[in-house]
Amino acid sequence: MKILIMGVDGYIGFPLALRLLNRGHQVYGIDNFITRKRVANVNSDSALPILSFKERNARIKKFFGRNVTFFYGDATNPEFMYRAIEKSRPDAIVHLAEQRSAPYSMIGLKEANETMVKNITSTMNLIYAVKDIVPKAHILKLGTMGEYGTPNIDIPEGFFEIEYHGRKDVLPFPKNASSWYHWTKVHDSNNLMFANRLWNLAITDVMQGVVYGTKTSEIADTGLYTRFDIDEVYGTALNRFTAEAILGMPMTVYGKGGQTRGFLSLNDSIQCLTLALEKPPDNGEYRVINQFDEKYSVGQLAEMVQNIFKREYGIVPDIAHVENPRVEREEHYYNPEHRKLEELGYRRTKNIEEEIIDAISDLSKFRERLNSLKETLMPRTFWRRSSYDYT
Ligand code: USQ
Repeated sequence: MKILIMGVDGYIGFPLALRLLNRGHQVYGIDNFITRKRVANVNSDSALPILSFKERNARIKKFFGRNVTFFYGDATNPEFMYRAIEKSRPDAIVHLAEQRSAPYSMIGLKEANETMVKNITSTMNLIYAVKDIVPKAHILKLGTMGEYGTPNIDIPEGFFEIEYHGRKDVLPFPKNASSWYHWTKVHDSNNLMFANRLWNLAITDVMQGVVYGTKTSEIADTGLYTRFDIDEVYGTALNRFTAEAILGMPMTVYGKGGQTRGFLSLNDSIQCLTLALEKPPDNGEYRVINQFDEKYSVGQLAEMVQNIFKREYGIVPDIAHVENPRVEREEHYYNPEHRKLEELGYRRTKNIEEEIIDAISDLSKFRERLNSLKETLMPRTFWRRSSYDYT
C-alpha cells in the first residue's frame, strides 16, 4: 500500500514508518518538526539521542534499502495538505500530527487555543483533502482513551445501545475528557463521524491508551532510536517512572495513585496501527477501536518498577505521592472493552515487565543525558492555575 504518515518524526510516527517499510509498503511522511521545538521550549530534550530527520532517513535507506518520501510542512496549512495528498495519492493516511500533551494544553489560554486550533484544523484539512482527492483512502486517526474519561460504567468501543423512556438507539458513548488536549480529540472524533456520514469516508478512530517503552522490532541501531520524553509536560507516566528510578529520584505518582488507564507498549502500538492499516474498515465505515493492552493504576506501575529494580539490581527506588497537578479522579471504576484488536489478530509481543527491563537497559546507556533532564521532572503545570497574562 501507499501510506502517508502525518507526524513521521514523532515517538510513534518514526517506528511506524520503519515497520511499514519493513512490511513492503511505500511510505510517505509529513512533519514540520514542531515537536522538537516544543520540547526545547520547556528546556527539555528526548532522553534517547535522535538524529535529524534527514540523517534518520539516510539511516533507514541503509537498513531497509528504501526510505520515506518526505514532505516538510504544517498539517494546519490546507494548501500544504492538499499538495502532499495530491503528490502521494495514498491508500491510507495515518494522522499523528497533533499537539500530543495534556499538560501543555493546560499551561494557559495561549497553549489551550494553540492545541484547539492546531489539532482540529489539521483533522479538518485531512478530511477535506481526502474527500476532494482520494475519497476511497482510509483515514487512520489517533484519538485517545482519555476521550471517554473514567465513567462508573463499562466503556464500549465507540458506540453503545441505550434505552431511554422506553425507546432504544445505538449512539456514540458519551465523552468526558479531562484536559483541553483530550477534548480536542473528542472534537476530532465528532468531526470524523460527521465527515463519514456526509461523504462515506472510510475512517478508523483509534482510542489509544498511554504508550510506553523504547523499543520496536526494527530499532536495531542507535541511529534508528525514536524520541523518548520524560519531562513533566511531554513525558507520560510509566516512561517517567522508569527514568526517575534510574536517576535515583522518587517516582512521581500524582495524588493517591489510583488513576487507572489502559497501557500499551510502543512495539504493540505499532503492531495495532499496522493491523488497522492492513485490515481497513469497509468502504464508508466509521470504525472505533479501543487500543490498549492492559489496564493498571499509576500506583501499581510505580510498584512494578520498584519490584523490577529490587529484583534485577538490588535497589529499591522510592515512590513519592506528590500533589496532583491535574483535576481527575484518583480512585475510580475503569473497565473499557477492547475486543476489536484481538479480532483483527492482535497478540501481545512482550509482557510489561520485559518492556520495562528493555527500557531500563536502553536509558541506562545515556545516564549523563538523563541527569541533564533532572530539573524538568517535577510537575509544574497545575490544571487549576491555567490562566492568561493579559497585562
Ligand atoms: N501521572 C502520574 N505521574 C506522572 C505522570 C502522570 O501519576 O509523573 C498520572 C496522571 O495524573 C494521569 C495518568 O498518570 O492520571 C496518565 O497521565 P500521562 O501523563 O501518562 O498520560 P496522559 O496525560 O493521559 O496522556 C498520554 C499521552 C496522550 C494520550 C494519552 C492516552 O500524552 O497523547 O492521548 O496518554 S490516555 O491517557 O489513555 O488518554
